[in-house]
Amino acid sequence: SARRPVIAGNWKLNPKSIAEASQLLKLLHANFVNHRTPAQLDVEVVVFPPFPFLLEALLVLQGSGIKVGAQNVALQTSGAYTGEVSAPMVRSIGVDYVMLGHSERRAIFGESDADINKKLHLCLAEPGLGVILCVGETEDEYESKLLASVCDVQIRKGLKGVSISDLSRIIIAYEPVWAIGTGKVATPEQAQVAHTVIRNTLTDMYGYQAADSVRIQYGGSVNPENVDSLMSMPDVDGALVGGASLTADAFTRIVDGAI
Ligand code: G2H
Repeated sequence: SARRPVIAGNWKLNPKSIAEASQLLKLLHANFVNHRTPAQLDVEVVVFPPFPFLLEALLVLQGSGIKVGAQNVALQTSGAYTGEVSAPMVRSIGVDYVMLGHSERRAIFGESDADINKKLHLCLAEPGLGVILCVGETEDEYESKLLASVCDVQIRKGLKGVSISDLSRIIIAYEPVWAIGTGKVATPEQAQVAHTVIRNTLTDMYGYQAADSVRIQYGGSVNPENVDSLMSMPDVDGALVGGASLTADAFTRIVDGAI
């Protein structure tokens, strides 16, 4: 397809210090600058460090072609909301993407589809800001054959009110909760089935042409060994990588494997 592959690194609550973050960023920069840039590879590459490391990431990754994203934003844009970080704030420092709806946000921090949808609209209000919207079923839901209905509902509620023109700013990440950080990766065929479900929902909402251009990433225990077979599936357009994005060489090999 004409969809440009997109590989994203979700650092989660890692690493522990700016020193370690800076080291990882410098190694990534070296790998991409001295090797081949993502533009040459025709793969879009984004890393999502914790908030305190975003500026450092933007500085160190200059010239590497690697973009920088934020893992979350507040439900508000400004005001008396102690401890929060807003979409306009992250956009103002040059962040290109925000990740929303990760299963850890949903399960541990109680984010609802309505919350995620509200945050998504706040991101879309910032010109140039893109969003990775994560969806996926739990192990119980998978075993109860609820994959299709869970993903369908999360997509419909998450994208509520999003116009067809803004759809091009959104990447979907399918992350089966049972495959996250467990080493239990979905088979390429399982990923393809889920991605087809998601694209069918998008087709129902936006029509074939718009849905066909949306990139759908797979996430959950992606590593340099399994990325190639996952990416060989027609509807797998990239990967959202957790654990393996914390090692520069592993992440670089995943990008190489996505070509
Ligand atoms: C799923 C994924 C990245 P990991 O959460 O979002 O993490 O690759 O460690 O399973």
